[in-house]
Amino acid sequence: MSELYVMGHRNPDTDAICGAIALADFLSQTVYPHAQPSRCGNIPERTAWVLEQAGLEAPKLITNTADCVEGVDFALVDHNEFQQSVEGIENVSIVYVVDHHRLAGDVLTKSPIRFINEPVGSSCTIIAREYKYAGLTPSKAIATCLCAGLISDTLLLTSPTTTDLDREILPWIAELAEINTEKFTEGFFAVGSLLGAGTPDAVLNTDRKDFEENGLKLTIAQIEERGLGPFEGRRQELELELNQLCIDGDYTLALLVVTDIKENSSMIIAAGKSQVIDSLPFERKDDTLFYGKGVCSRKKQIFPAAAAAVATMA
Ligand SMILES: [Mn+2]
Repeated sequence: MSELYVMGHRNPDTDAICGAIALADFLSQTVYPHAQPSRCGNIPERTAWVLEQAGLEAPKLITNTADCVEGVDFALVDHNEFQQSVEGIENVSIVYVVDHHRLAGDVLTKSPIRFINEPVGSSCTIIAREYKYAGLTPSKAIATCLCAGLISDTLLLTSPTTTDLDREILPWIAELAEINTEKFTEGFFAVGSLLGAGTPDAVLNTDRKDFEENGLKLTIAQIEERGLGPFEGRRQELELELNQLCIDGDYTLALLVVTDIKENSSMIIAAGKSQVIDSLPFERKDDTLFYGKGVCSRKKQIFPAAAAAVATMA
């Protein structure tokens, strides 16, 4: 039987790492006994904290599918765009997808596959429901992973991406994980403030996603913080690094989104074509700085606005 790796996106976040672990566990108990979790990037500090809580190992690191055996299969979690996936993904067969992002039309297959994409708060929400549908109960460790993905993506059910399904699933998995969701959320976000102590490189690259719109490239980095106290003092060095990234990556627009999880609002630094920056719909503070009140979701609020701004170049 060929190998099957369950893979989250590049610059993985907690939903991508924990979703890969949970989906591999689910698939190994159901249709793919050989399913194994994998990752194509470093484990962020907060995700490492979750794995420690759950008593789980980090998934296997695969940076290029060429390093896998011939005929390997992949399941994608928390993404469906090749530019956000592991290097070489276009050369392997994809047999399963669980995601909650826009469709970019990359995944083409020779046989029918299971492709579950729903506009819910996290990939882990969908995976938890798969256990329910199958009449299976996730272990305490896997339930902890599922909680972490759901809580981190929805900012404990407060993000505008939160749906009734998220609100219905969380109490079930929190009970199985034996966690208090408030305390868990507090513990999770208390770990490793990138705004306080991260290098500019870490701030920009820990959670950054690339997109293409009308053949133009954009990139959106995001960090989540409890309060934005250090922002003013760090803005200049972060903006310098963002400008360099924008030039090196040939982006039409590059954004750094610093989200305050206490307020569910964001400060947004922009680099790129001024015509595009001028079209951003957020409250403008100066030439390159914006404030988004109630703006905290990249997929639902920031990317659509950024894509519309980039479309003004077409
Ligand atoms: Mn997610």
